[in-house]
Amino acid sequence: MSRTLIVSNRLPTKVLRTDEGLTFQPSEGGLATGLGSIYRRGDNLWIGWPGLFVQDEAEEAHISQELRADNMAPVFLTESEIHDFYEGFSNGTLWPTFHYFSDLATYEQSHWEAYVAVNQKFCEAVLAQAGPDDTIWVHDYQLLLLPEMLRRARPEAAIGFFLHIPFPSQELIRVLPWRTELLEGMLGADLIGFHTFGYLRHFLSAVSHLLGWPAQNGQIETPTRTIRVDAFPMGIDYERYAKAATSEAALAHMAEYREALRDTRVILSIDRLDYTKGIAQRLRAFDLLLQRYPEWRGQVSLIMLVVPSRDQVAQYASLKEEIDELVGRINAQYRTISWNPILYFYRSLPLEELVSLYSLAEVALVTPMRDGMNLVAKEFVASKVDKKGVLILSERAGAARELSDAIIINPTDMGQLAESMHEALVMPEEEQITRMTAMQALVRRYNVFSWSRLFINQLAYTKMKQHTLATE
Ligand code: GDG
Repeated sequence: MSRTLIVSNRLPTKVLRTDEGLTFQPSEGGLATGLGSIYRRGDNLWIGWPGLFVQDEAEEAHISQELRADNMAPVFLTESEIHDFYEGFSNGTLWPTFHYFSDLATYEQSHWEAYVAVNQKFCEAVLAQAGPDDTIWVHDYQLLLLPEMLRRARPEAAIGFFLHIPFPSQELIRVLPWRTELLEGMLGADLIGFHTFGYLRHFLSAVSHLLGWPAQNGQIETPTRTIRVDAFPMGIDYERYAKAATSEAALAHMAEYREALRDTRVILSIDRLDYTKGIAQRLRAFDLLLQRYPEWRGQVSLIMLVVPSRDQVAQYASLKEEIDELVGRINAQYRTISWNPILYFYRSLPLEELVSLYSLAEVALVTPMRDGMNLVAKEFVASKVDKKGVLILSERAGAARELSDAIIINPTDMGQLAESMHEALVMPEEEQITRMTAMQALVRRYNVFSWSRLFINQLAYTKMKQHTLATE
C-alpha cells in the first residue's frame, strides 16, 4: 500500500514541558487543518519538529510513541540547530530575501552549514519511514534542499514541494551565495507548487537564468528529468470560520466588546509580529487618517492584534519597539477620556475571540509589504456572516490575486492607505454586500481541502505521465 508523508519544519502538534509533565497541544493553524484529512488517513504520516528540546532518550521515546498514535513522527532538533538553521539561515537569510528585504539578510557560512545538516537530518527521518511507492510532500522554505536529497536516495519516489512564502525576482535569488544549491534542492521534486503565477514565473526565470535549464509551459527540463511547476492558491476551512462566527462563545464575546466600545466603529489589524506585514506603515496611515479626517476622531478605533513571533531574531525585537512607540505616540496625541484611537494587544487569542474580532470589525486592514498568501484576509471574509464589512488588501499579498473585490492598495502609499480607510468607512452597505458576496463565493469554493486535494492529484498525474513517457 502506498502512503503519503507530509514533511514540514514544525509538526501540527506542539509538545510542551509543564510542571505536570509533557503536554501535547494540537495546532489550529491552516496547514494542520488542510492536511489533517491527509495525514490522519490510514498509515499516512506527518514528519517534523515537535517544538521542544528533549532532555534524554527516555523522553524522546515517550514523545515518539505519543505522536505515532496520531500519525506523526518527530525530528528532534538541538538548541544550536534551531539557532543556526531556523533563526539563522531560515529566518535570517531566506525569509528576508524571499520577501524583498535583502538588506536585512545575513550571509553566515555556519548558518548555511547547519541548514544543510538539518535538511539532511530530515532526509534521514523521511527515509526511515518511507517505502518505495510512498508519496512525499515537503513544505516550505526551511526545507528547500530536502527534495533533491530525497531524490538521490529514492530516484523513483513521487516528491512534491510547496512554497508558502513568495518566490521573488531572480535578481534577489542571485544575491544568495548558495543560490545554485537552493534551486537544485527544490528541483528534486516532481511537482513544485506556489501560491500565485507571479511566484511561479519568478521561479522559472531563476531556473533558466541561474541554472541554464530550459523552462516553458509550466515544465522544467533538467538533464535527467522533467519537473512540473504550478500555482495552487491556498485556502482556509471556510465553514469553520463561518460556524465559529455564529457560535455561542463568539456571540458572547461580541456582545461584551460592543458594550465596552459603545458606538465606536472598528478597523481591525491582525498579524504575527513581522517586518513583512507592514504594521508600522499601517499605524502611520491611521495617524494620517485622523489628521486628514478629524471627523473620525472619537468615532473610529483601530484594534491591532500583534501575535508574538521569532522574538529571538534581532530585527523582530526592534520592530516591536517601533510599534510600541508609534502606538504610544498616536494614542497620547489623540485619546480622550472616553475614546482610545488604538487598542493594541501583543499576544495570541483563542479562535472564538479572533473570530469575534473579525465579526465586530467593519474594516480589516491587511496591508503587508510582501506576503505569500495571507490567510487573515480570507478568514475575515469567511467570518462576515451578514456580508457587511470591507477588506483593504495589499496588492503585494498573494490573496490579492483572488480577492479582487477588496479595496486593493499599495502598502507604501501612505496617502492611498489613509484614503482607503475613509472610503471603507463611508462605503454604502449595498456595495459592501456585493463585494463581500463575490469574495465569499470564491473563498468558500477554493478552500484548504480543495487546495490539498488538487496538489496531491496533480502530483499523482505528473508521476503517471513520467512513467508513460519512460515506457513509450
Ligand atoms: C505563512 C505565509 C501564507 C493569527 N493570530 C492568531 C491566530 N492567527 C492565525 C490566523 C492565520 C494565521 O495565524 C496567520 O496566517 P497568515 O497566512 O496570515 O500568515 P503567516 O503566519 O505568515 O503564514 C503566508 C501562509 O503561510 C500559508 O501558506 O498565507 O503568506 O507567510 O490563520 O488566523 N490564530 C489564533 N489566535 C491568534 O491570536 N488562534
